[in-house]
Amino acid sequence: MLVKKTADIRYSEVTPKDTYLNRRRFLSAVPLAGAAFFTTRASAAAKLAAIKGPFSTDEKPTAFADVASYNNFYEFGTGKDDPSKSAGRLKTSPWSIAVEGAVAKPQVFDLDAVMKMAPLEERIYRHRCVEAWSIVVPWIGFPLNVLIKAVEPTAKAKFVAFQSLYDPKQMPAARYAGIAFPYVEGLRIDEAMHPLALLCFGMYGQVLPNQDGAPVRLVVPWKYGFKSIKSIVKIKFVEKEPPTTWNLSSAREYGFYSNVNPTVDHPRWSQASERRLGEFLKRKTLMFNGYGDQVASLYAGMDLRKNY
Ligand SMILES: Nc1nc2c(c(=O)[nH]1)N[C@H]1C(S)=C(S)[C@@H](COP(=O)(O)O)O[C@H]1N2
Ligand SMILES: [Mo]
Repeated sequence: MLVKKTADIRYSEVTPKDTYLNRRRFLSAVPLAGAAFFTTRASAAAKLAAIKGPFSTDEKPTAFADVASYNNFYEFGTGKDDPSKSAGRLKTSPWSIAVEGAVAKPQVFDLDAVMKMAPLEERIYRHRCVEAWSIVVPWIGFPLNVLIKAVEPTAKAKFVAFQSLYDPKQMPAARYAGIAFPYVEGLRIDEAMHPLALLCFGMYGQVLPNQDGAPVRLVVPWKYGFKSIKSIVKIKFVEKEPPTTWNLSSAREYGFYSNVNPTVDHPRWSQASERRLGEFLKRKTLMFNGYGDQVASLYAGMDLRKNY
């Protein structure tokens, strides 16, 4: 499939219909063995060109197949293999993000316009799920602060609230998930402005598979995975700490901050170690998921046992 330059790529060009048509065109020209290979969703996805961004770990990325088949995306079911089986039906184009609240320039952005705000970067980040599994992923995106600066937050913008798409028609399994939708998340404004916080459109050189949060998600690598909200449709700047889905569901287990912290156990299990997908032995979990040098100063003076 064609490799496009960053400036040329538009999410509307990579609709399921387009990839389907391209695949059909390709299939008619190749023998059957090749056809079987090209029917996997991975190889059907459009490529995204990206420059190398800062902060990458030199650890080996987890296999794409694991990252794209072992997921949490409760809108599509609670089983780890549910999203990869059923998120394919999600319509990711056209897509827009409403940015509103305490900003000088509220706006509804078309995703294509957002993707052109800055060069796409590839950043290999560790990602630690609260359920004690972890992955290393070459994400593609740019700092969330690019979008934030574009709308000019006012002095009242102390927090940023994020909301996922909730469309029961496309997400029939959601009503059995046991949590409220739409999925919501939040960051303090200084966390959201931190250069590590990524607005993410792709991974492994291609657009995000639907099950990983297409067409746009957050990646907040020093926090437990649930802070990295998927399929974002709204971003609102607010004065007070906004509600977050897992805190609403169980405040005792999930706090607002949710920084990766091996010394604060989840009430039902230890957070001291983690299992990297594809590996057998567990490894020690690092404070702030190993990003302490970059982010510890954000929490100077805070009791991280209370603010879990
Ligand atoms: N909208 C939405 N975003 C979500 C979730 C979800 O259920 N719905 N799950 C979260 C959790 S718990 C994790 S660990 C990560 C998983 O991202 P991945 O499946 O790409 O690894 O997505 C997060 N974002
Ligand atoms: Mo998670």
